[in-house]
Amino acid sequence: MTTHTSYSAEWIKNRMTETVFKQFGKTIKHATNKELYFALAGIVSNEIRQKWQETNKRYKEESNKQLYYLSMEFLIGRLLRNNLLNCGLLQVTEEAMEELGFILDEILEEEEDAGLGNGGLGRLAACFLDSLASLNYPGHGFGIRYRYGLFEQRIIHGNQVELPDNWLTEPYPWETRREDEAIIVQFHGNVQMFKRNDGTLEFKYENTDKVLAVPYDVPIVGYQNNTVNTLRLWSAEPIYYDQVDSLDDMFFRDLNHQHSIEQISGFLYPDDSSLEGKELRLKQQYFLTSATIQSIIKQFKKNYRLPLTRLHEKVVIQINDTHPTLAIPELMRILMDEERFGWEEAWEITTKVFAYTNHTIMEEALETWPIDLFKNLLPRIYMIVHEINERFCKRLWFDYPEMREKIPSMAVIAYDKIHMARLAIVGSFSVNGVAKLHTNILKNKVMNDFYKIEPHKFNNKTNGITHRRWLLQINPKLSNLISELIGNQWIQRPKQLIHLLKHSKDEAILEKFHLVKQENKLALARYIYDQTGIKVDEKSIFDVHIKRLHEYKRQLLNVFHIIYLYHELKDNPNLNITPRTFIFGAKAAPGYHIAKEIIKLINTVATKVNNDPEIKDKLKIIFLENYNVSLAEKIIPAADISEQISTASKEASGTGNMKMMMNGALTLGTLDGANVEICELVGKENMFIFGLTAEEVLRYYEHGGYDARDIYNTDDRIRRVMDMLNYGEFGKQVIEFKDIYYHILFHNDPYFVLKDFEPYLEAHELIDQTYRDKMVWTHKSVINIAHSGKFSSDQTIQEYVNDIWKIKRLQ
Ligand code: T68
Repeated sequence: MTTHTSYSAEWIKNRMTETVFKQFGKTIKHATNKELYFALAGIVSNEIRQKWQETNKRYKEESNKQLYYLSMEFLIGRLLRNNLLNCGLLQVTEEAMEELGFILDEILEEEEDAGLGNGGLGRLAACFLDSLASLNYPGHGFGIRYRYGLFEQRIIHGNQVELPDNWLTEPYPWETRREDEAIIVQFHGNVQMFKRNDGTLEFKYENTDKVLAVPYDVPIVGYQNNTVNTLRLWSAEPIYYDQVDSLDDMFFRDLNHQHSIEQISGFLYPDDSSLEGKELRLKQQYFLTSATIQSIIKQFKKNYRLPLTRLHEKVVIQINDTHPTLAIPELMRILMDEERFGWEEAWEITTKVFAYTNHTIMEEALETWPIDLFKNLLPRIYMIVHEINERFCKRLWFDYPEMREKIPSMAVIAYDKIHMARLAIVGSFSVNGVAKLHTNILKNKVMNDFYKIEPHKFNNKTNGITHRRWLLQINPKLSNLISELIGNQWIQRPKQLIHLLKHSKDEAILEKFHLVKQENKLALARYIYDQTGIKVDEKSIFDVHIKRLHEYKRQLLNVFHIIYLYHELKDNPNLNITPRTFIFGAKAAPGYHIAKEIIKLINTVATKVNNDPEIKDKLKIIFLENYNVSLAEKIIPAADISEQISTASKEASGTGNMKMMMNGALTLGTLDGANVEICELVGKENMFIFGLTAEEVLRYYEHGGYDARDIYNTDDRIRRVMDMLNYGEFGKQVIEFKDIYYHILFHNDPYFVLKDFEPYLEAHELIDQTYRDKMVWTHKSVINIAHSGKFSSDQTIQEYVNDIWKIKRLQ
């Protein structure tokens, strides 16, 4: 087998020259970057293919237990740099391309981002796959191959405009279509019940709408270890008539019908942290789960030759939030209707296989489905969910008499709705939150009733990020400096970053860290100039707020502070402040009015401030459009301040906080999500913590919130900022921001923006002072980097393995 040691720049050059000629009929010196990208991706794919096949063979031989990670989203971003690195090809390719007169970085820019996710939840799934493969674990992803990923964002006159993300116009070089593995998924129809001779019941489905789920497999390449796992993405297609069993099914060839079938994998729903109760979304969920569970059972039968009663010995399935929860009743369906198990036995098998991760406590994101819609689309699955509910409620009634009053708020079906989180808890052997604080809120508040009856199910798994992408790939300068100081063992064992601590007081070394940050900031400044025409000062503090736009993430609090600073500078142009560059990246869900208003406000303030000659270069506000994985990769290495300012209790974990910490930014944050754990590690003195605690926020909610108007009336600084939204100085846009103004004052500021404003200002003042001493600042920065190994997803995956999955590494 080819191993990475045999690659040389010469080899790459020859293969590239050959491939470009074969594919495009050109000599290499005339090739475009796009052509070079396709040629290179093709070469790398070929190298991967062999390792992929061998990994699968070895899993079969070693008869390993497999983990399947089910998720409606996998936000994998670009793969070429990742795959070059993991195959041990990155350095030689860089050399080869340079010798051929090309710049690898430019070629890599040609790749489309696979944007098959909204934000944190989808990116987490991608980081987990990377860690699984890199640690030699048999763990694979199952998701949907959306024809259109998350929309592309343009900012036009300050407003967000959404364009379709048509990412598949050109062939996607990493996927392999596997028609031989296609699976039929059935919707609608009616269910007939018969009694078999042995007295058991048989269910037959009639007049169902059949859809073909065709898998496209994407290799997930481990870091220089020859392990290649699989991400299987399903695409919905009509069934050709030689594959259907009756002439009735021929109507599938009807064009409209074809279109409606393709819709199932047509686009990704752009809502994060809220729910769209649309039939198409439910269809997507069943499409994913039915195809996946059928495929898993098929592989189990083929590879292990064991009875299905032993399924849990070879299979564990993690469901990423409630979106793939239908996998639970789907497995029940297959076990009972196809494999002829009775209810008890099927339930016993099922509940040993599934584990559920919760990512939010927010009411509006907890999924429920109206019974009528559900029953009509999935009649047999409805019957099964109904039975799960009946049995669960009976169990509550008889085994936990003290819980009888709670049955309506615990039942899987209640008040004409199916509650997916309740179904997931009842059907899984493990339920986990994604940071300590979040898990505690689940146990003690949101899911307390379930925790009381089955405490053993609940556990915490603090999120993580892959340090291979989020440090090694995106920040080569910092990575090299780290390796120079502590050797390169940290790449395999990220916790070794802690050894940086012994250098954290050495001024000559701190100077080097400072220089790396400055170079990264300069690179970002150039990018910003290319994109926006705005010049930013690389010596200013790069204050970064990048994440989905949501009220609870409080981009508004950030803008309020900027407006306040602007006023201060207008009042006193000689005010001695450390120059700041505020950098934003954020997409709002297209139907989320206030979120879009906040985007408009950021851009309006930016235009005003950036063009005000009096402000000189003390303040700059940059909104970078179309925030996605590739843009994050450019911004993060250059961040000085990482804004993590959610209303405490609302951000389940956050992962951007970890990425920026790993790249030496200091966190400006509330004690929310994983910020709490960052703080435990680095100490309050190495970050900027402010604002209400989760406990305080939750107590306010219990008492109906607080009085926002009281703050408005008593704090002049706040009133000045707020009034500006109502009838202030932003010219023509004045009217539009009334919505935000009224929203805060008349909906009583549910996210505590006014309440946290003053402590937020104070934290910013401290930042301003601290940044003045380069050594002090860089010392804090190095302490953050040193502790960030704890947040490698390798660590998180190891905890899932030990406590939940019990899978073994390939030997
Ligand atoms: C995020 N959730 C959490 N949801 O907000 C974040 N939701 O705190 C956490 O770090 C991250 O998950 C990983 O655990 C999401 O990203 C969604 O994207 C989403 C999508 C559809 C429906 C609901």
